[in-house]
Amino acid sequence: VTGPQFEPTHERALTPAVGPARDVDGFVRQFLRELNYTQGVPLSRSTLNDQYLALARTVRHYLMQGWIRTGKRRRDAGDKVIGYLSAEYLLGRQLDNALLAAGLEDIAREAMKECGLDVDLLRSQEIEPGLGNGGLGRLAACFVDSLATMDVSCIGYGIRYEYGIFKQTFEDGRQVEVPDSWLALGSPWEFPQPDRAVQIDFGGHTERYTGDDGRERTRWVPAWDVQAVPYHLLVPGYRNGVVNTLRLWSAKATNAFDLQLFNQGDYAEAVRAQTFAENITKVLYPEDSTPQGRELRLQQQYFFVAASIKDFIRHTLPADFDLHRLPERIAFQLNDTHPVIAIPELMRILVDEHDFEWDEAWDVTKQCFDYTCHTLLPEALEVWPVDLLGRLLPRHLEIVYRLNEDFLARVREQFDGDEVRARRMSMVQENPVRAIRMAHLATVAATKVNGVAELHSQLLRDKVLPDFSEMWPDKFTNVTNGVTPRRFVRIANPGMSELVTEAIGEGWLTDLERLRELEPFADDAAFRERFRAVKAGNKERLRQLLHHRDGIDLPEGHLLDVMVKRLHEYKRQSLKLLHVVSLYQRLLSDEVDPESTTPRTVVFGAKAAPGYFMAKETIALINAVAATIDADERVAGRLAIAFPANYNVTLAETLIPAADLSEQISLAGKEASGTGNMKFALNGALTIGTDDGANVEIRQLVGDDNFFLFGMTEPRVAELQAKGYVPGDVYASSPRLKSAIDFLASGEATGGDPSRAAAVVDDLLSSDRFMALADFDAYVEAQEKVEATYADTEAWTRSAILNVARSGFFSSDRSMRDYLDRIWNVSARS
Ligand code: CBF
Repeated sequence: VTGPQFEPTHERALTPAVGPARDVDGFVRQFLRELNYTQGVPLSRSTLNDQYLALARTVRHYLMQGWIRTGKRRRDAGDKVIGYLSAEYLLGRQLDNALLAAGLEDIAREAMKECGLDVDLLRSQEIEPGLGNGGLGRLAACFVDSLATMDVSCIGYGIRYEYGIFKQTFEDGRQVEVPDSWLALGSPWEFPQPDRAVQIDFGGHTERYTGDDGRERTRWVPAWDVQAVPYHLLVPGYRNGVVNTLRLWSAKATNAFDLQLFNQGDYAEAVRAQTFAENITKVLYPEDSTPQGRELRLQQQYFFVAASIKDFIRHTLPADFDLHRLPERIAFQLNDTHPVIAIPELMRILVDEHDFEWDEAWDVTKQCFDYTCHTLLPEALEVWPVDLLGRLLPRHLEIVYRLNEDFLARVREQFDGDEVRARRMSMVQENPVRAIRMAHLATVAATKVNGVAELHSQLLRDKVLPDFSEMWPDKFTNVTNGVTPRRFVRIANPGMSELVTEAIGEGWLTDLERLRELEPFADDAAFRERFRAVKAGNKERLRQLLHHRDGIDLPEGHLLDVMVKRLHEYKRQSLKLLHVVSLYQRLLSDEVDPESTTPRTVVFGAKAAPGYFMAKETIALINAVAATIDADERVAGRLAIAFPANYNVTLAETLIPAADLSEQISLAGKEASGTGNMKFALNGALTIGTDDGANVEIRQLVGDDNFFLFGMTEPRVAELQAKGYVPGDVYASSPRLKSAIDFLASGEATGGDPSRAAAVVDDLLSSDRFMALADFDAYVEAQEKVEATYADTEAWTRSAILNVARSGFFSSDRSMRDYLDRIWNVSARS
């Protein structure tokens, strides 16, 4: 069934139903209706989950009119749509954001009170949809929030994983992964649309045939297929009545099961095909260190982009739309290489299904795609072995080969037959296995290619894709990342938001540069005092949360030093750990009076990829050191480490506003941007950081005096690498470093058990791929500066306020404006 057949003609069909009245009474009525008629329970017998679901559905009612109106308005106007193609959306809790966007916070609070319920308790029932791994997925969620707030037509396309990012628990300090069953208790935010399912094909072979017009053609004869069922989630703009759509795809077997086999009693075999097909969207990024895992991941990627393109052409465009004009109606943004298979898919649709000439199809395809690269790590640039791609998507492989042939012919022509260059630039890598370089394919096809921070974009041009930037200098641009201030300031930090509004008035939440107006308040002692009171309140809120959530009792009155992010060697949690060990040693030594040191609590939050050995060893080591310090009376009240398990968006919202110090200590040239760094600065934490990713821009904006810079620059790192980096030499030449490592290796920091530290210490001393040792001394010195500044409470608060005032640039609204201007050529309505 195709979309246009659904087009309503009757007058009644054109007007959305009237939503519930926007007052406490209207809210209560709707809530009770939801509870009684949808949940099927009276209030008196309802569980907290019933109440949460009814509350969420009530709020959803208020958004529906906006959603229907927005859709109609956009269809009538024939707006160009931004099709954000992302394998991840790390959404965070939906209820808080929906209440804020709809301006219903007070009404909902009152209404729940009238029902004898506590809205905060109900809000805390929500299990966040963790459909992303970290920065990239959270960025996608921020971007769709901004586009709705700016009233830009956007459909976020992605995957409805049945299990999101795993839930992290610790057993004896070691990470243990538990499935994240976020759907188990019901999911009130999504609308399943099984009647809009589309078929996605896989496998088989291709064959040539002669068309009716006598032209030679190719067709794909697939071997199996699966249904892609869309689930719509609402993306409300901030108080503007706009509601955009997130369309997440779920895999459903075309044939539920084999009834014959079932009747013969072979139950396992009867559902084998179904299980196989539905595994596609079972879990976020399955382990990809096994061949099976990799294949599933490629299936996921093709599954969601093929469904999205098909759905857009069939259901969003008018039935008679001329696909030659496709670029007028869609700009597909490729969020990293994960959706890049969309390029040959569109070519296939145009050439094989719509009879386009090859060149004509290529011309249209190129105009429809832009590509954002989010990494600098070579291993994160995906390549797909041709045997796998050929087996799963034979026609797509042929298309890529032909695109590559045409492209290399151009390279040879433009660069005087330079064969070495052609091989470097080829979409096909020959060694160690023949494979398709998805970043090359994306770069060749895309109209624009962007990095995600100034430094990253420069390194992308100069080091990752230099041949391409030489060939097409204008193709490359930068858009520095941003974060949504609605979630990460207003929801996360209500105290500070109120203070800011009192100082500079309303309006800053959608025009974040206005935070600049706070600058003069940095010199106002009374304001500083109130700012400190807000921070103290946020710390107390965190203490309560960690106490109840993790059984962790944070000491009071400490400098709160926070490092939260995925665990990866390049991010250098091990450098932070060495610093902690060094602080511990200092407190145990006779050299300093413990009372003269700054009391400090270091908070870690990090998940490691399940198959990443060294990351998991680092987690275990941090936990072992934390336990040792915790048990050591001698340092009580001066140093503590907390490592709450399962760091996620919800925890971030309480943790970040409480922080004094933000740790952004990756090796220069490795972190593409970082977005946690922006969230901390916006919430008044000072950064200690390297010249990496968006740290560079944060420092430029907040000023050197309000940022603790340390470590090698990227060119220095490159130089050292070229010269040959020997970590053992650094160890031998730095007494403080040697002492910290020896202490760790001896087991003194791990409850007397040296084996706990062995893997990490061995790795640091033998390879130290990310040069933690080389930056150690500079890091410790910068931390000494931190302590000296923190001792001057007024100076510290002043810097904290200036961090807030000067970080307005890092709103994702600004990022979106940059995409609109520099990449999509679309203008926002607001
Ligand atoms: O651009 C968003 C983020 O993406 C990553 O998380 C990624 O997955 N590639 C990068 O590591 C971050 O630097 C970046 O901020």
